[in-house]
Amino acid sequence: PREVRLKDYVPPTYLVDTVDLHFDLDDARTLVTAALKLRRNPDAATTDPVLTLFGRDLELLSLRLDGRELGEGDYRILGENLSIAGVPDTFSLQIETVIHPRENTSLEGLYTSSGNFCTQCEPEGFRKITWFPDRPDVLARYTVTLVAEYARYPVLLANGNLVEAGKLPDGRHFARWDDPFPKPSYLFALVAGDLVEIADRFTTASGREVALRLYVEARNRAKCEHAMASLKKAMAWDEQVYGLEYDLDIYMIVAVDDFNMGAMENKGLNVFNSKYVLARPETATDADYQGIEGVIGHEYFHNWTGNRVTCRDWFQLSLKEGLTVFRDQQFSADMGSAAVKRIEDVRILRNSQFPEDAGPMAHPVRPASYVEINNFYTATVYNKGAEVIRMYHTLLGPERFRQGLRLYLERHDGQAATTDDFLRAMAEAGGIDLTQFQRWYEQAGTPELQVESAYDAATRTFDLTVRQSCPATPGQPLKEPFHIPLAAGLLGPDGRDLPLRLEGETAPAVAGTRVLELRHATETFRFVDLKERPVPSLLRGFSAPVRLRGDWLQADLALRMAHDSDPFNRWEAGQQLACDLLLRQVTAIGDGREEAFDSSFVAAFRAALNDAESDPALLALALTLPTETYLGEQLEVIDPAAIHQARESLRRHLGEELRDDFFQGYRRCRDAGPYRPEPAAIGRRSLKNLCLAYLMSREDADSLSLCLEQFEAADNMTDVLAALGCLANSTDPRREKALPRFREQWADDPLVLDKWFLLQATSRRPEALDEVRRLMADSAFNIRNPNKVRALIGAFCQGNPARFHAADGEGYRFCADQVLAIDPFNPQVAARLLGALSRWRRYDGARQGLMRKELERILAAEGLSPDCYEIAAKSLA
Ligand code: BAL
Ligand code: ZN
Repeated sequence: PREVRLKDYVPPTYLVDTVDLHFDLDDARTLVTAALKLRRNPDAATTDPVLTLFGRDLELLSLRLDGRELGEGDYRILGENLSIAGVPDTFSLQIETVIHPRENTSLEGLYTSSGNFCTQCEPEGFRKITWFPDRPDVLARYTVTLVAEYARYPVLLANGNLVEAGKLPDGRHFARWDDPFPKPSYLFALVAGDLVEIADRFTTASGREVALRLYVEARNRAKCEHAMASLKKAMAWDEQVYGLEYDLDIYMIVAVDDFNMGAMENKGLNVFNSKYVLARPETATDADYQGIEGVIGHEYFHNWTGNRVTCRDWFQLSLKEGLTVFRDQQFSADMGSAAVKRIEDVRILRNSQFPEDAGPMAHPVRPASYVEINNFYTATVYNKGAEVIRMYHTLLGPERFRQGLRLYLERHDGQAATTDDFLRAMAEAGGIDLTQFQRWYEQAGTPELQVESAYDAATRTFDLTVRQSCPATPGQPLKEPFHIPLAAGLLGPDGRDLPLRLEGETAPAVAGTRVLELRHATETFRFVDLKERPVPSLLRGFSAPVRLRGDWLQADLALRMAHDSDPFNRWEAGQQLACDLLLRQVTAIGDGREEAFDSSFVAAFRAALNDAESDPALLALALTLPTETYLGEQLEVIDPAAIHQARESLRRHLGEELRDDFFQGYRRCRDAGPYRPEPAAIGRRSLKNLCLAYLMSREDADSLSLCLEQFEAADNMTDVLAALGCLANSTDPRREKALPRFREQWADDPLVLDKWFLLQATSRRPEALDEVRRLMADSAFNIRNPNKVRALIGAFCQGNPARFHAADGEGYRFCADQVLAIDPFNPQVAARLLGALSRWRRYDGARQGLMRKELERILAAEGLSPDCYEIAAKSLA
């Protein structure tokens, strides 16, 4: 497979002004007729009159240029490229192709899900529909006519506004859609099927009426309320915060069960994984409710950041994804608790992006090359990309950031832009020099800040010296310093923020947080007028995606855990204490012993838990121990077994020592009324279920009966699943009754069954892999459905480190077997799964050998997809 490089970018030689598509829909054989109007690009890099189109798995019936049918000698097909030489400056092209949606198992292009037609064209799926200059910098106006059998496909949808519909002979009907906004082919969508419509409306700030439509299978009709409410909130939020209104007359969301991603922002016609649409209290958890709100928001916000202004090429993917993730994070923060949201987002970053950045697939936020672009829908492009946007926001402040965003959108509306364009708009609006900031897009790896501090009582000054460095990543041995916003505060002995003044400043000191800007490898900041040694609170709100190291005193961490005015850093201090304790235990276990846990840690946990004033949601986060993945990241050589043992042992210890406190906490957070997926109630449930999980770490009779009672009596999936999760980890015989009962109760709800698969795949029980193998034979499991693969196979390989990394290598073999089984029909899903093996160098020699063997087996497989080839080859390089 060939590598595509950013530096080879050349503008398209021909542009497409309009596309008129006609689909004669048949699930076995769909006839696609595309009529294109093209013209030479005035900015083309070459004067050669050669048009290049891309296509994959297409049966070409005919090709006409300005009405003349082209013969085989008039064009050349080489792999995915079709080129026609000697084309005029402006011309029309008519292309007839046949495609086979029912056989399309990769879920890219036009395919069927539950018998309905849908599409997924980002990034390069449109070429599986027709020959086309399928690249994001070719923007065209589309009209689409769909023809299908009425009885099977009563609903016919495409992007834009409906202009005509009607009956045809032979039980067929048609609909014609027109999208007035020029768009790249990756935003094209169509849906045809037997779906019910949920209708609502939204009046924009300027008074325009927008029709809102959700389309779902009839069985899901009653599960749409939350998605619709979330959409309306998102529309109002983008108006309020950024002054951005929706631009078409209709906004449609379709839920499908078979989808590679979470959702897709096709212009005016989003296609969603049903997981991010459907919810009822009995079937969806609090996390599902929040996930739906966030993803609905995300796809809606793309309408401006992605669709109105799109990406010039796929190296710029973070231009739309990093920005839109940042916007959805802000939205969710505003809808609930900003502190909780921030902590959750940082946890995601540290548990998935930091490892990626430290492994063989590390790449900059704007990658410089790729083999398969589908492999670059990564935590780096999305989540680190969002952190990069957040840093602009921190450096500019909310108001100038808003102005910068508006400038970027005004300047590039209707265009395909680059991250450079975005940076330029932000620098102009902010009136700041962001030249060095550019490195965040170019350099991979997680920067490290090493902090030293010194207090001088004689001069009453406090020096903070910060050294930054960034580890080598593939192809980038050396790094230049980053421009890093470091939000900082200083705490007095009572834990309150001290007034801050840097040496040389004349403005009066103000207590609180201020943003220090790092630009050099080493910098010292001298704070003055300090009567005694302050406790520094750095990287408040996690102001940059970096690792922070310092010689913090345990007492300082305890003070910050109790008092830091920054809720993120309060949480962070507790996590550091837990992390230090656990890492000491991991070392001890490695030496063949176990240490007694420090009683002051237990005391700090008890004090936090019993603080009735605390926000329960924040408390639940504070009392959650760092994940095994995060702990592994802190070690030179990851020892999954010792990490698991240490963490479990601390959990049990806390469960034992704080038994009464957890019972009390549980009772305190119990809600009497009906289930409501609102922030306060969600917070109470999360604390209650955390208490339950600690209690169940002991599995005494009282805890078990509490757990079983909750499982039996709860009126909502959050509580039922929390209890069932504890049981799934348990050895109590009642587990064997509860799991099948749940399975039977929800036999007709695939999303609920995904949860059931996931609980067992991530179970702490030693026999988890055997269970996963057994569950693959369950009639509800379907290896062709990405949600099922993720819930069972993916969850085991990526969410159960202790069992996946079993010393006998069975987990690795299982993973490789599944990758090889899935790759022939869905390379994207296979490549994701393969990621579980890519960081083999981080483990001990024996595990390294076992993982490498599986990677080599995959790489040697005949007919391996470029997707899996790229991951396996780069992992082994
Ligand atoms: N554009 C792919 C799905 C998403 O990030 O919204
Ligand atoms: Zn997105």
